[in-house]
Amino acid sequence: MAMLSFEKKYRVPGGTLLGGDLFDFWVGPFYVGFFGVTTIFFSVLGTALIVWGAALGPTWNIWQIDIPPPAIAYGLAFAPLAKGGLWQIITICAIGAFVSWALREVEISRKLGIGLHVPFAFSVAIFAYVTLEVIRPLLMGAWGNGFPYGIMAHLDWVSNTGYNYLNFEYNPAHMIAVSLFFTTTFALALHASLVLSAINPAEGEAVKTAEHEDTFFRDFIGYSIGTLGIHRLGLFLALGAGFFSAVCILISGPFWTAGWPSWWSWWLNMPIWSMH
Ligand code: UQ2
Repeated sequence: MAMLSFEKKYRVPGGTLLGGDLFDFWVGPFYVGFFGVTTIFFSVLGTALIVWGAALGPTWNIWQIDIPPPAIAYGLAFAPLAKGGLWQIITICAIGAFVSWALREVEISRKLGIGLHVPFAFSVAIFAYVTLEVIRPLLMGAWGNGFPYGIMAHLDWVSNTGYNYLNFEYNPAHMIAVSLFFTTTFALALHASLVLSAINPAEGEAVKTAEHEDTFFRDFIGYSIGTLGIHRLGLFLALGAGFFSAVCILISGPFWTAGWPSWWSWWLNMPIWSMH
């Protein structure tokens, strides 16, 4: 079915989670829905507050603008707007916009009768953000443990937070996350190059199909994971990377306060090393 007639056929009413048919319409190519409205609301308000926060600061240099969370002394209380309060409201707007975006994905998926894999995948990214800005600061007792909104400022936060645990690369969950990130790029490179090698041949040559792709990997390593399998693997690796990223920062502070290198003392202290 040609794309234009497909869209006409499957842009159907219904499948909404909230608002019934009140916002069940399209603006140009975009589905709106209740959560389209809330996405716009939180995005516009949050962005305006970021510009306000920048205006309070000493610079309009895009790299140096910094909207920090409240000082640790404020604990889990609300802070004055110019002293971290803006950061707090911006964080609420960000979560409102992200969750609205995910729920709009759910509504569109329900309309089309497809799975909820896309909103589920996005939810893992939202979980990683919420871990950094809400769950970990809550567990540590102060919003000041969140990262600041600024390009260089948030990089400095990452660096400082890492050095607080001496060498973050020794964090076992960080090791798992990094391994999953690398394996994700490896799998995408394998998949993208394999697909292009088959379906984007030189001019005048025949397009090949999945049989050629399978046969390449069976000849090469005796195994092909298959055309559906590679996408399952890719989603598993990518979501695993995001999930273990959240875990690795969540355990740093709330559950482990020393340097990460010394976490490995359980290994160094194993009785097997003192046997002779
Ligand atoms: C594959 C297949 C694809 C692919 C790729 C493979 C026809 C088009 C890339 C090969 C992938 C394998 C063997 C898994 C590698 C494992 C890790 C952990 C990277 O067989 O089916 O479909 O794109």
